[in-house]
Amino acid sequence: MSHEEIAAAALDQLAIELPSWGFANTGTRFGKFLQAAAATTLEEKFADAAQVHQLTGACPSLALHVLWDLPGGIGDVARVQALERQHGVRAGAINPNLFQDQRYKHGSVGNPDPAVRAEALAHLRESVDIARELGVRDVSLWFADGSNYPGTQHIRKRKHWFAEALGMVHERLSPAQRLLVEYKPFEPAFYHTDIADWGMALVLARDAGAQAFVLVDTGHHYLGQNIEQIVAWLLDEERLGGFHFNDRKYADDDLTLGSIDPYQVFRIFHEIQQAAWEQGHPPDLAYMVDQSHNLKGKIEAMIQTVRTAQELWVKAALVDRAALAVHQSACDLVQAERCLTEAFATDTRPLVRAWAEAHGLPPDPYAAFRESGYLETITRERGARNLSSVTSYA
Ligand code: LRH
Ligand code: MN
Ligand code: MN
Repeated sequence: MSHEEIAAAALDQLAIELPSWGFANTGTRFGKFLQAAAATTLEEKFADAAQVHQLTGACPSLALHVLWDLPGGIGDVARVQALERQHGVRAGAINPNLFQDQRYKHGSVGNPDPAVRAEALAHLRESVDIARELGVRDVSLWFADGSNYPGTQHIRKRKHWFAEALGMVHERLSPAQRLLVEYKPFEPAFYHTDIADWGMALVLARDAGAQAFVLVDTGHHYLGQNIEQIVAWLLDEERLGGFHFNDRKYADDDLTLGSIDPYQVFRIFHEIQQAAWEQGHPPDLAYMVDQSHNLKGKIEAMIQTVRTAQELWVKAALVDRAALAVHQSACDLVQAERCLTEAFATDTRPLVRAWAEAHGLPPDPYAAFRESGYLETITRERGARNLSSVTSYA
């Protein structure tokens, strides 16, 4: 196959889900830099996501956070369905929120108070129902649960409470649904986090049932951790459910995918495509973005993320896997490594542009976005409301 054919086949397979929260104003622990064009309502988040989808052709769905997007819970389902129809973007993974309410100060399903655990479980079950009503497959779980000081919480008891809750949420799933269990080593808890790494997430997913999988957020690892090995192991265990894409320099920085270490993203993609090549079919994974930009323009940053993912995905598809297998068996180290570095060094931008043109998409989505005037329009429409509390902005 030619590079063009390899690229086209690879890109046809890659759908990337956008996060509703990535279009809203967010900040740091120290404050917010508000953007005039940020989305506030769910309507605006759908509209912005639709822009990214129209320009990249790769983002047919929008992940939703229940508390932020469906404050009325299951009662908001009809409103979401109307927006799906209006904007041509599907609702994506449903994210329960068990980290903002005051009652979760000492945890949600890991809270020592059984009443709080019951409330958390009720929210999780409602999230499964919301997803089912929307025809959404994945319920994506992230827990802020943990503690800040040694001795203050009973780690094993909390593990059991987690296992019990996830098992009960799993029982609520319909056969087509999945639970994704996300891990994170620290923040907001700084001594122990109940689901701190992929091993803990895997144990809980396995205990919960056959429809529970691990979600790898690329920012949720210690520096230097070999994420692609985690991916390879989870693939082999058939428990990898999907990704939250972002990049980081230090911790959970939520930077644009590939902005700091594109080779790492490439290596992750390589492991996925290697498994696909060996199995004869691609693993069924959810590729989701989890980024909140407060300095870059939000829509532009999403376009950049998607384009970067496409370029790196094609690089991974260019790895000569037959040659790699031969070199690995012979322990021909340099030639084996070069299978990766040669593919990584290939300029895939023209291949992605050609694929876009063949699909009637703009070859340069950055330019197309700037020319569209969309940003000026929403800045005008949303600016007064978004910036009512500040006097100057960039
Ligand atoms: C936690 C996290 C999780 C949340 C999102 C807003 O750091 O990665 O996925 O749902 O950020
Ligand atoms: Mn995440
Ligand atoms: Mn995160």
